[in-house]
Amino acid sequence: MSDSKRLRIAVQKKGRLSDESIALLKAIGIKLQIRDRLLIAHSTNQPIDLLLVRDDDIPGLVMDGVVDLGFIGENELEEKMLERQKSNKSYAFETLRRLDYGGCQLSIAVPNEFDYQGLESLNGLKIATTYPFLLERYFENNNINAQSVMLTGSVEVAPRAGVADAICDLVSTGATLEANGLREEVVIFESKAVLIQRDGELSEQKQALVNRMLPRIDGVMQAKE
Ligand code: PRT
Ligand code: ZN
Repeated sequence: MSDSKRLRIAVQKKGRLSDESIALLKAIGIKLQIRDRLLIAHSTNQPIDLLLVRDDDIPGLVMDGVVDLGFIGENELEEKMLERQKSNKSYAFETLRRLDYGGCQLSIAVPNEFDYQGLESLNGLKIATTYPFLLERYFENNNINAQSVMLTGSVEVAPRAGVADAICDLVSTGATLEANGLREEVVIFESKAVLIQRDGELSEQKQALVNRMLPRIDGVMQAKE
């Protein structure tokens, strides 16, 4: 474990949120040397350590208080929150900022040839997704009697493979749906990257550091507008 006096921030190691999260930290003056394959990166000019992990792990690391801050997509965060609620595990955190990257939507899509007439057309379907808790909440809130089928990857090929009738997956440009003969019908969740903080008080030094970081983050986002 690293020095607990240093602010610990979880960032996706490799993926859609990595580059922009790290660029944002650098843009607010935090010097970082990130070496491949290492789990931890120490800032050379601030008492800050980055924990470089899979995005799926970030909500839990914050909710368990293992790290102080985390950069994460709201889709992953909300899914983990629902999962923890159902299993009576703690899921407290605070959202510090909604950021201007990582934008996407979680949508239900059906094969092009499917005769979609509205939400009632979903009754009786098997819908493949990596986000079963978000999807099942949507079913409940909208009185849909469908079944979610959990797949951690290749969700978009599930209908063609005969594994499911439809899918519920993240969409940004829509190119993946199009390439797989699918049509987006219902947006169930809109997502962006967020910066979150663990529950409970930070030490005075750590809180002061966070208080200095936030207006700088706002400044960087405003400059991009
Ligand atoms: O390895 P690790 O677990 O860390 O990464 P990952 O593969 O789980 O996640 P990654 O890097 O793909 O995505 C991280 C986060 O980026 C997601 O949780 C979202 O918050 C955000 N994000 C934004 C997206 C997309 N846009 C996106 N388009 N995540 C995934 N996609 C995928 C989608 O699943 C589909 O396969 O891209 C495809 C659709 O894209 P379009 O442009 O064809 O519509
Ligand atoms: Zn992931």
